[in-house]
Amino acid sequence: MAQAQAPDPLLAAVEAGEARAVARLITRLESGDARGRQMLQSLHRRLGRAHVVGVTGAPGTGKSTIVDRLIEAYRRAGLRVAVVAVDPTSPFTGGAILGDRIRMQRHAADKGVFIRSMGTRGALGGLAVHTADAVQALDGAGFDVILVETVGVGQAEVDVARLADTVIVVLVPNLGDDVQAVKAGIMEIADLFAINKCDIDGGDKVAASVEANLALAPASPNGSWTPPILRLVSEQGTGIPALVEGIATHRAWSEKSGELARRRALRVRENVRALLQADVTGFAFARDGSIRPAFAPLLLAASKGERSPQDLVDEILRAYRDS
Ligand SMILES: Nc1nc2c(ncn2[C@@H]2O[C@H](COP(=O)(O)OP(=O)(O)OP(=O)(O)O)[C@@H](O)[C@H]2O)c(=O)[nH]1
Ligand SMILES: [Mg+2]
Repeated sequence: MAQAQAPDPLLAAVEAGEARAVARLITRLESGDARGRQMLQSLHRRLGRAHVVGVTGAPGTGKSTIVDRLIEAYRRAGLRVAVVAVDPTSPFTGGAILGDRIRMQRHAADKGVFIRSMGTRGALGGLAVHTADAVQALDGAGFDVILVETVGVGQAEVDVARLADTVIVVLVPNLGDDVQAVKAGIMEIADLFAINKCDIDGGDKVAASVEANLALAPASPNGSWTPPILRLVSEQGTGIPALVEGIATHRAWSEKSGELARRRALRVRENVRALLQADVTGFAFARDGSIRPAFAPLLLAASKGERSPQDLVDEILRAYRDS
């Protein structure tokens, strides 16, 4: 059992939803500071209240513009909104703002809005782990809606989308539907399709091809949800009320059908897996990837072929159990 410790003043500030405190907690989590992990543990009874909404799509499809409009709509409804904008191609930022990729900075002065961008190239641990941590911190801080923007082009981004209770896939005319969605495997994760930039010709064509793809797709395990296809001109705010309504309808359905509980259970499972991995790996390896000095002689023996890698793992696990 851990010794009783003095309460961390930062924890109270996070619970009160103070933006600077939440930002510090996320930084601690990103940097692998053990106090961040402890704090999430203290927050865990508060988790699960926020509605986590993923907004994913190819680069430049207008995700940030949509997020900006959603912030506006939710704020008008009196909700507190947090945004995590994930850019897997940017270097690890430790919380710095990724310049003009973030369109929603006009809300930065609003205390009911929290915006964090995460560039994760070069960060230790998976993209999804860092994002999941940030989402938990924001949930613990009492935000009602957490919007997660990701550039949906690969598996890592699909994993991030799985963190969401509701996933919006953003498509635009004239980008090639196969490039946008089908190849990237994001058709399957969409709860709603937002066809943005419908001020440009070609929206109907995209909608038709999404519909054709949906008709081909095998029935979802839950069966009863058909992703709506919504048309937007996010720059002008057109279609945003319908999107907000679609998100709420999906939320209500997923609560009733058990889909929300199913996704959250999956998330907890993946979280446990990631923590376990980080815990055991962190016992054996330093953050720079080098093995801990205690195991260096064994590694040397294994690299000479005198011991097997499995021997080494067994030794490490023995030491871990005794630690
Ligand atoms: N024509 C048109 N352009 C739009 C619309 N919405 C956004 N844009 C423009 O599309 C460009 C990209 O918008 P962003 O919101 O930054 O797109 P994003 O998907 O967040 O981009 P990344 O984060 O870089 O992948 C900007 O120049 C926007 O002004 C729209 O409804 N119609
Ligand atoms: Mg963006």
